[in-house]
Amino acid sequence: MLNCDRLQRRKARVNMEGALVARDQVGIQDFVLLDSITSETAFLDNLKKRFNENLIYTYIGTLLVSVNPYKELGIYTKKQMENYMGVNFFELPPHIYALADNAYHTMLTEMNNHFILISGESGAGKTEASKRILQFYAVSCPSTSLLDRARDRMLVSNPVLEAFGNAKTLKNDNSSRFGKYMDIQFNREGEAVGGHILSYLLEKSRVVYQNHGERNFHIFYQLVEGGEEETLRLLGLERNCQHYCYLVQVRTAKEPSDLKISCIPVSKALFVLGFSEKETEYLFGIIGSILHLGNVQFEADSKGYAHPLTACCILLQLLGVHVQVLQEALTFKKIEAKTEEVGPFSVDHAIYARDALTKALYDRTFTWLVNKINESLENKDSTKKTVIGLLDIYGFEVFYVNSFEQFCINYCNEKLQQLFIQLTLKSEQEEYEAEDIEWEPVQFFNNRIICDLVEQRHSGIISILDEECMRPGEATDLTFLERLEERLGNHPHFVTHRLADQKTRKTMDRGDFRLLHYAGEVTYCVVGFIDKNNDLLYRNIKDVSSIQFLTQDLFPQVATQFKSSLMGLTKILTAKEPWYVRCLKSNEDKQPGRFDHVLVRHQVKYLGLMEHLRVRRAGFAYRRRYEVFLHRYKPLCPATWPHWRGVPADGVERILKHLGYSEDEYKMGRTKIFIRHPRTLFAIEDAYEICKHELGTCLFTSKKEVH
Ligand code: AD9
Ligand code: MG
Repeated sequence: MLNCDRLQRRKARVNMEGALVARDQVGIQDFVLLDSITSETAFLDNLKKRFNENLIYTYIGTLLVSVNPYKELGIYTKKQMENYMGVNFFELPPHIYALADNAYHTMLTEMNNHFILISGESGAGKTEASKRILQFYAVSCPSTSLLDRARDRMLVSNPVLEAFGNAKTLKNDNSSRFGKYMDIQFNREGEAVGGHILSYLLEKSRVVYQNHGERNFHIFYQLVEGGEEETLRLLGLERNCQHYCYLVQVRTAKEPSDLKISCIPVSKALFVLGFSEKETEYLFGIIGSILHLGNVQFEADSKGYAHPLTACCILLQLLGVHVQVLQEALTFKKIEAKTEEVGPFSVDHAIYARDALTKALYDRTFTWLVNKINESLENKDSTKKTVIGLLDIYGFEVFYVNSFEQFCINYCNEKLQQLFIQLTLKSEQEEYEAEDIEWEPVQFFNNRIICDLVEQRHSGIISILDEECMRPGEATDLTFLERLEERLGNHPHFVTHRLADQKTRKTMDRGDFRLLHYAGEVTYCVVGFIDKNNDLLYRNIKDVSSIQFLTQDLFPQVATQFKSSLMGLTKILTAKEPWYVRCLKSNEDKQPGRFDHVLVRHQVKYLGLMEHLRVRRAGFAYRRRYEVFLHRYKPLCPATWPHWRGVPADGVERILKHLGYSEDEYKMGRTKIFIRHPRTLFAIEDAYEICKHELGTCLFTSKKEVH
């Protein structure tokens, strides 16, 4: 049924295809197919030529390169979606929809799990790409009225998570401040029946502090500036961001014109997701209490101990706590750590305790929100499902001052690059070797060395940080830096001020260390590393709220926890078939249509696109075990249909010969058939579908048999 539709659509498209392809005659649509492109300059020229004609997508085989145009191009219409439904990669000009559609059909044909890894630096277009893919599935997958609700929920989960997890930074007006991995679950009929979201390390420090020119999470402005009168009244909030200490930086960060500041869409989305009125109220109540909490100020008594100046009744009400309890929590020391200290706070300590409470409140509210969304997206039906995972995680970041948050974000990007290398460059070459396929090795930079520098047990930066965190009272950010220097001073990718001149010929401050990441150098200011990694929550702060999720157990140290969750993610991904979208930032100023040659060249270099192209060009686009290939395509050749009695490899060769393919189009490995160009495979697949259509589906084996 599905394939029949696909065939119909393809036939219907034949007339207009010519026109579509003709419109995209600029440069080269797929770098692999043209022999003349070998240099980086030619690669960039092609990207630029296409970009200037608003053609932002180009392929390297099945990898999609996307250059952020910073303007609406009208290429995501419903009509466009229809054009790309059931299309093979090279039938139409490159598009994110083509990739989404091919991942979907491959999943259905082979009944296995896939993921789409969207990468690129901050502001390159990852979140936009992931939204386009989700929208495409919402329109293109078959659905029933019952499933419409599951689809709608998946779609509206996006604006909710963006409101709570995205913020304006210097790099991006809508920057993701958390990592997101979303599984979209499909049943055998190809209907999207459910989903599941994993979130990674929210940048919670943003709630209490934002760098110059940046803003807090969108939800705060949506509530204060765009919330309904009644909501504000109930929360005791004024319609003025300047009134709230946690939002005052807004003065330096102009409101991005394209960001919606009403919180009505979020309320509506929460309703679609099945949040009760009470739960929605509760959620906004937390946002309100955070704003009030930020306004709690302290004064010192004659002994230097802190006393709160303001006691806002509504805050106590919102948190459901007695004034005494809150006061004590904010002014009395009771730390959960190895050694416990008790005593009254100084004003600085009280501010620290207040901000720690705020961060914990926001972070745990976010986790609660994700869990609630997951409940709403869950499909309880136990029939077998396959999934397409969408990974949209914060991109590589370099600011003027980089802190613990950038360290974690950039480490995460190292891990994703490592995964890409393992799944493409490395494993590809290893496979040719294992299969005795003749092959000219391609050199590439393996960033394993940087991942190890950060994460290696006992000797990596995270371990050294943890060790320092185990010495409360003695360790400081500077002693941590000293340990790093002692133990990692000789590492080729690690630099401190003492070694700066020799290694990178650039001086640096005493309190900094620099990592030579795969994507470039980043200098980190060590201030706050110990604190942020410890993430201490004063014990009596837990008493502050009747809210259950505040009483959760303490987590292990932040960086270590993040490291384990990234390892978990790598495991999830390696069990699936990969598809890649590499997003490139066209310029630093978010200017529509401007192509900054130097900036794009830098990204092409560090993303390893040239190496990927070389591997792809010299290699084979498709490979399958002989048994699998034979099983699927045996109806195409009289000698193999309905049964082939010989060795599978011989059967496969018979099919290919019968279809008229010459030996330079494929290679026979030890256990697998390797096909050079995707076009060849698509032609075989087309022949299969036509044959299937003509003979009737009953003659064919079911999809589940092909693995
Ligand atoms: V970060 O790592 O979360 O800071 P992203 O996610 O890579 O970053 P995002 O998708 O948010 O970047 O894109 C940044 C902005 O670029 C968007 O808000 C759009 O204004 C713009 N953009 C990105 N992709 C496209 C596109 N395909 N068409 C038009 C785009 N505009
Ligand atoms: Mg993003």
